[in-house]
Amino acid sequence: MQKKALITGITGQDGSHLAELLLGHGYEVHGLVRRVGMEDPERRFGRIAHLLDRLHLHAASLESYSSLFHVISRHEFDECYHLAAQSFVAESFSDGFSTLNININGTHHMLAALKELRPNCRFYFAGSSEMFGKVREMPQRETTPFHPRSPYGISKVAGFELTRNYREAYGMFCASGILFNHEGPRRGYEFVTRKITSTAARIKLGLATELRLGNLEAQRDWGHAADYVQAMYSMLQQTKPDDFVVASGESRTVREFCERAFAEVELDYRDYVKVDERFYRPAEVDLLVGDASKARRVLDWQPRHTFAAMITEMVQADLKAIGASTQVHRGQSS
Ligand code: NDP
Ligand code: GDR
Repeated sequence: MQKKALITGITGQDGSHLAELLLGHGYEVHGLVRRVGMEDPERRFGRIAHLLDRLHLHAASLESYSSLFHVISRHEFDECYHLAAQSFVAESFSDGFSTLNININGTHHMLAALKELRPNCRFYFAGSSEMFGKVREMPQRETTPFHPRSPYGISKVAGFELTRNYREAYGMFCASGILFNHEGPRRGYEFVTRKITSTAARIKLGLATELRLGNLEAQRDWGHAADYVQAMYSMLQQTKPDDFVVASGESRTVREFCERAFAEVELDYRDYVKVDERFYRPAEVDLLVGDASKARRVLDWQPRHTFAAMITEMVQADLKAIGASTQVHRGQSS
């Protein structure tokens, strides 16, 4: 029997990688998208453009229980990966209300609709290292207490607790990944890694002259999104539901990321990077580094990408994409 999976947030970085992975495993893959996405699919479905003819997309709103209920009632899903969220930490300080609404109520609506209609469907919640926030121990593992430092982090703690509660109260197969930062050429441009690689490429091609950033000393544990969706999938193939930290175990500063990305285009980041107070956060998460030994042991999870290779991949992809679009513009104007 072909398995059916539902992915919320399928248009995002992780959703696109996970859709590829599940299609590769022979799943019938369904995705929940915003209505507005249907109006301009070429632009809004960019990350899944190459998969569109193999996906089943449904317009629904995370804010609306009835729209989710409607989609879930029409298909016998075996697995549900709930990835949709307002995922940008900085934005959660500007508009905490909508971040809490989407990330908490959206998760609750999904869990409640599954409990009602598909109690045997396995559920994955996209938890985050931001839940550790002001970290209580080094490195962070599944048992490390949470101390979130942003409305985003708070919303993810609530989603994590809701997921655990549905598991304990109703015996549903509900698992959470506590994923540390993961990146790649499909990362959104606002996140610091892509902001750095895309701007370094623009500077190299003569299209920008500087890169304005906030806190260069923040330390993150950066991995590759293609490796991290493997862990999500494995979590739902276990005999019992559980929560897992997924991380590389290595911590680097934003400064080091800049140094390496600019070196990739043979430039010195110190000549271009300017610190700009506007990109500082009201409360920062200074240092994250995860201990993924449980995921390695139980899920047999192994990341394949190194930090250095990921930066090379991102910078080269940005050079190629920006170079190609410049060619198109030049062609149009000549
Ligand atoms: P992205 O920001 O790339 O994707 C977010 C997805 O959520 C998009 O498909 C977006 O749809 C959808 N979405 C956002 N707001 C809404 C809304 N109001 N209603 C419906 N859909 C919405 O995130 P990632 O792929 O990087 O992350 C996936 C999940 O994992 C998120 O929950 C994130 O918080 C979490 N996470 C990510 C980590 C990372 O380092 N990437 C680490 C730990 C957790 P649209 O295309 O229409 O905007
Ligand atoms: P993060 O990712 O907040 O860790 O959340 P982001 O790339 O936005 O920030 C990482 C660190 O870089 C510092 N920083 C800047 N960040 C941005 N975006 N822009 C800047 O100009 C800048 N300058 C310095 C930040 O202060 C921070 O310390 C990501 C998201 O994917 C979440 O959804 C996910 O849960 C966590 O990773 C794990």
